[in-house]
Amino acid sequence: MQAKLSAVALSIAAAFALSACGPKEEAPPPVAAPAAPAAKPEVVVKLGHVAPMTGPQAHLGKDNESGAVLAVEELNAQGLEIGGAKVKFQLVSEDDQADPKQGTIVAQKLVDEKVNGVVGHLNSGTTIPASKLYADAGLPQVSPSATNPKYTQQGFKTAFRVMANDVQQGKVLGEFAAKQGVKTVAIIDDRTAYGQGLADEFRKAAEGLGLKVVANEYTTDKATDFKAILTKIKSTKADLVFYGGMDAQGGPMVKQMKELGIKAKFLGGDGVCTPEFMKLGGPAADGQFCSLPGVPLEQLAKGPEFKTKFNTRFGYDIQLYAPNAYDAVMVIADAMKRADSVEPAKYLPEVGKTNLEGVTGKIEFDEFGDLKSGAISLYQYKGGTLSYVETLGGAPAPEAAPAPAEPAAAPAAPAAPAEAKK
Ligand code: ABU
Repeated sequence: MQAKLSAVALSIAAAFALSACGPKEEAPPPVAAPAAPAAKPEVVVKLGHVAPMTGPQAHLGKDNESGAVLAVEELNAQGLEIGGAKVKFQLVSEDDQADPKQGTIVAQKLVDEKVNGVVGHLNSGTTIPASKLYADAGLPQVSPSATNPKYTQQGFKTAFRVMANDVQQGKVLGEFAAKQGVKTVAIIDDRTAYGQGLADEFRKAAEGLGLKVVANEYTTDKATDFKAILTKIKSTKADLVFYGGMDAQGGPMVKQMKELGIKAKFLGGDGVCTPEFMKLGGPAADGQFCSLPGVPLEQLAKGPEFKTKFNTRFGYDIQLYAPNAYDAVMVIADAMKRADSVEPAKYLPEVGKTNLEGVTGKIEFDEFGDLKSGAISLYQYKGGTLSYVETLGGAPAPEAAPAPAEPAAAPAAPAAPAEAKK
């Protein structure tokens, strides 16, 4: 009986002990680990860049390309997201050799490669025929340096430039010559769209101010010997030789003027306003004048910083239009951001609405794709540097003269009906 009682007590105690532990807890269901956020898709945005990378203007092509490279590197470092995707900009660089025919060949290549936009070309003679192909493909094109007015006057809503054009530049150069007391002028051009166009605008402005044009001579953008035409000019005793063309010809030209004992001053546009002109011209370059669209980088909010960044990144100095090429890339990227799309058809309308504080100053386009306010600055070559003289102009581009015929075998760009870009 005693054993039975003990057994009962034990089982009661055991049951009590068990009940003290409470009801049996279910193992908690496994907590799902927070899902890793889906990786953002990455899209590669191809930007075409076209300039002469070989030939007499290769140094200028490289300069433009470096400006564009700097912009692309900065944009990629920002880790931009457009249209819900991470974008990586990639520069697709092409060499048009400053040749109109080659310009259309590489333009077609970029269209076929389905680039998202084009920075280029450098030369008016290649930019104008190529612009028809980009327009047909609906591809936004921003030239950093083509200044012939025809580029933006064909009615292509895809064509933009980020510097003043040669209607503005030729007018200012004519006014500057008059201010210098020049009475007679000999004009030489290289028969390219740029050289001929600028010379025509200068002639119009100079004659309008009462200057007498005593000689009109022609060369090419491949020539290096100008003695024959300079000898003819010497006999006119002109006060000034105006040259419409690039530094590869302008430098040797001014040197040969000195060798022939020509006393006339030399004046040219942006194509000769380079360190290369001074290198090729030697001491003969000293004291001569040239113009550049825009105001000096030193006077601009972002100019000095850009100059330092450029030198640090590439180890050489800006030649001419690197800041404009940088800005051209930024104009395209800015329009893509505002449109939240990298598709040409979607962001093109935003290019026309650009309001950007660029390295080269304020960038806003008129209905043709020209800069709204294109100033022109004058410089004098002094002791191996370009010394700033003054800035003139800055008014909207007036009506342009008819564009000169392009001498090389470029496909004609039929004029499309004028169409506002906005
Ligand atoms: N603007 C001078 C060089 C480029 C061009 O217009 O041909």
